[in-house]
Amino acid sequence: MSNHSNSVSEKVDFLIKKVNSGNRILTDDAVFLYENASLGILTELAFSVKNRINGRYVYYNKNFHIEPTNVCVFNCDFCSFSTLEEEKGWKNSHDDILNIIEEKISSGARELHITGGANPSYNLDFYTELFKHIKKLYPFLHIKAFTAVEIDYISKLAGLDFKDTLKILKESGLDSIPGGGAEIFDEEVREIICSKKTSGKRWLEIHEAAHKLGINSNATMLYGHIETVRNRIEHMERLRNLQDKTKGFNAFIPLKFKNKNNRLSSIPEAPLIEDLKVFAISRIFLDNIPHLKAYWPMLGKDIARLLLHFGVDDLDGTIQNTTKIYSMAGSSEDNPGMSEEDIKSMIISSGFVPAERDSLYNLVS
Ligand code: V47
Ligand code: SF4
Repeated sequence: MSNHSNSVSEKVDFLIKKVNSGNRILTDDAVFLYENASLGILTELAFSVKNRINGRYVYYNKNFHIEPTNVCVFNCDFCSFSTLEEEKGWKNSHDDILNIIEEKISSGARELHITGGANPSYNLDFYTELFKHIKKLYPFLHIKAFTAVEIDYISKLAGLDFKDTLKILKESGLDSIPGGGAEIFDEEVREIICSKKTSGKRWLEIHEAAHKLGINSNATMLYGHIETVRNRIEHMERLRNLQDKTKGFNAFIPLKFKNKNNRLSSIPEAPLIEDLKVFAISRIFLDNIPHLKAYWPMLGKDIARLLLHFGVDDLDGTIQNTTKIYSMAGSSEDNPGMSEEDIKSMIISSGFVPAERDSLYNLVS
């Protein structure tokens, strides 16, 4: 063995010990592991971190989505869902939204996830009125709504600071915030793939403000387009630093870039081995974010199931065929929906213990 490969394997051994003894690894360490450790080593490390944090549990919830509109001013290059043209998109009214809720709620859903395009008709008044109606009719329903990008946009429309917008939304029924809009924080990459949208810095400030108001949130990372391995780890580093301060993130969700029907279609989708490595390194590096979610409507059920062995402890939920973002981008899940029985048997047949959770990861008995 050459001196070089000797020193590489010594460093990998050193980092294995560091992770196994519960110590935090640095950004450079994570890049090094990603680039030099075998998949077997990454799996073992991610699995042991998952076991330490979540034992053998794999969580799921009963939820559904509403995407009120896909007409959006931002026009991100990777987005297959939105349109700039009013007449080409859909626009749900309050009544449309309340009808969808009425139809889906009978299945026992506990969480409503709302996200959509940034659109001037969908302003703060529209949503505060809507949330008040929803909470009056369904007080038990947890409203998880708006990416930080939407919060930024709604605030600007209202001429308010995002902190005030968050307070008003909370008072009218907002319970938590999903993790979208984070994409990749690196300024150069962001400038190329979504130049118009909220900066990474502001995304983090909005989540920090939400956490300080007692609104928990998730964080995503869009991977598999033009970003480098270092961009991915530095993205996680910024999240880890914020989490040290606020402890407000519930889950980290790597989102695999899907290349159908968007302006980045010439970029091939990441191969399976990249998915496995991204999830494993996320679990190893983000030692302070309790949950790692495989969002099956985007990854497909088979990859989501495989990822349970790479640090994942959360499969999101039943969804009930209510999101279009990923089918429009080419996901194999055309009409995403899984019964509770299907999710549980996916978890059990993988050797884990299914645990129904609420939106804040309390167990539902
Ligand atoms: O920010 C858009 C992503 C996100 C594509 O918090 C794409 O529990 C892949 O954040 N290929 C919105 N991804 C959805 C989101 C989310 C989803 C599920 C659960 C949670 C949660 C959050 O969708 C956007 C963007 O990163 N996205 N286009 C695409 N072509
Ligand atoms: Fe709009 Fe979100 Fe699509 Fe960007 S990713 S164009 S902000 S809907």
